[in-house]
Amino acid sequence: MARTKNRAILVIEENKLLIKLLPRILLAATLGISKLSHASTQEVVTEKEAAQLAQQVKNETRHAWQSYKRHAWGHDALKPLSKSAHDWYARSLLMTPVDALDTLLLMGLKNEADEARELIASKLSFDQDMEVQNFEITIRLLGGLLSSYQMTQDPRLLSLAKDLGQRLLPVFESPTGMPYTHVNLRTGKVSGKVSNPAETGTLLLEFGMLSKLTGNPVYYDKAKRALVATYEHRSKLGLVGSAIDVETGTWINKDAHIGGGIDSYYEYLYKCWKLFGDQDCKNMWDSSIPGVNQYLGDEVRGELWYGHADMETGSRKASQYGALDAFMPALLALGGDVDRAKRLQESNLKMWRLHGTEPEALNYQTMQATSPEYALRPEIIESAYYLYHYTGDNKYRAMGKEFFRDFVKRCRSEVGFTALKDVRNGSREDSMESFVFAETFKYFYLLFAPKATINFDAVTFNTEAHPFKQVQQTK
Ligand code: DMJ
Repeated sequence: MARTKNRAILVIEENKLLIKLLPRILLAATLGISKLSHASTQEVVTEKEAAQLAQQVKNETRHAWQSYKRHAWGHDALKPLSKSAHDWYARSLLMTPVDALDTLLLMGLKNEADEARELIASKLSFDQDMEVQNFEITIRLLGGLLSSYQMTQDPRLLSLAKDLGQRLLPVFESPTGMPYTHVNLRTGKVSGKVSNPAETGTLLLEFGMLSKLTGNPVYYDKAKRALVATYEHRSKLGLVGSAIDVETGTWINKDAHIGGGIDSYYEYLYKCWKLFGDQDCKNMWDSSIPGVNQYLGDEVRGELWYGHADMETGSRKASQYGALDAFMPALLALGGDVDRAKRLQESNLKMWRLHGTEPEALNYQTMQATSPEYALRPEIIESAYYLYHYTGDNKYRAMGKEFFRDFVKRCRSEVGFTALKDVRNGSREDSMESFVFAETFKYFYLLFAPKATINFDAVTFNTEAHPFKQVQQTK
């Protein structure tokens, strides 16, 4: 009896699936295509399965967190193969707990979130005689403290953020207003005059939020000046290069692309408009993105990729794309160009499928991995999440499911998750960056969790996936 009933349910489900896929089947038949071109479109993730996947993501996050707790508690990061800890500097700044806290909160992992919060509140001190990298500290720590403060209203988190923001401020004291790369947290001594657009232009969301939450405009003003100064050094094509001297404003490297070192500069042009309604940011975005699409966008075999070009002439310098560039569909979709975003995400998928995990860098002409490692990066999942949000198309959940299955199969270890040294043979690296908690698990979870888990349109994710809510009034 139960068997007959199950069979009947199965037939109904099959029919439903057929009805859903009918338009695509007809289209494929019309075009004379015997096989649908993207396997992702063949699979449907039901709501029930999505809920199961969300639960699995939560379980894996807990596995990673327990591993951090057991082997690296109080340190910046876990080294999963040697089962030991890694600190970025002489003293830990609790990178992993700060990066992880809002993800643990979103997932409803209450005990884990409570222990992370208490560790941060009781142990984190920025009064350290250490030279730190302004960009990483801003996106991971300032970002993590502010979003967690907004979620918990725990004043200790805001006071840590304020202390940190104050200690980072000296970086902006360059002749151009673009920040030096490093600062000593205790003495305020700065160093590192050769920077890049990601480091000079990815600060306004965090410093701006700090201003909104404290009522002190100084943070917003300094970070905005840095972003505007970066923009003002763009070429007539709207492109920026890979290295700039923050004292003179001279470009040291004119290689333009959307990958690491530049990526989040473009991201923040749009997002500071979205979060703060700053019209200057919108204008800067509007006059930059056409050049990016025209000179960096590249059509190969009918596929859309983004490569490298000379920032002044726009001439092609390299056909290189990679795991970091994979954030671009998310940004394009956010900026309103969903069609372009969809096309680029198909290329992302192709890059992932080449070896069952994406490489750090790929030559998209030859389809050879040129940097074969995988650092457990989130960008490709972030793009699937944004596209699922904007299109409602189930194929992005199916894509996410594929990414998640491969991610677990290839990177899960007895202790935490391990980066891959080489995606072609699956050899492993003794590293699990804090952004695995801040971003990778978060975007997987949000892709499968009920929409109500977060109000997507009411938040702006910083580049480390820390969600910021608009603040109506300054305190
Ligand atoms: C993160 O630290 C941030 O997303 C940054 O913008 C660049 N990429 C890493 C994760 O890949």
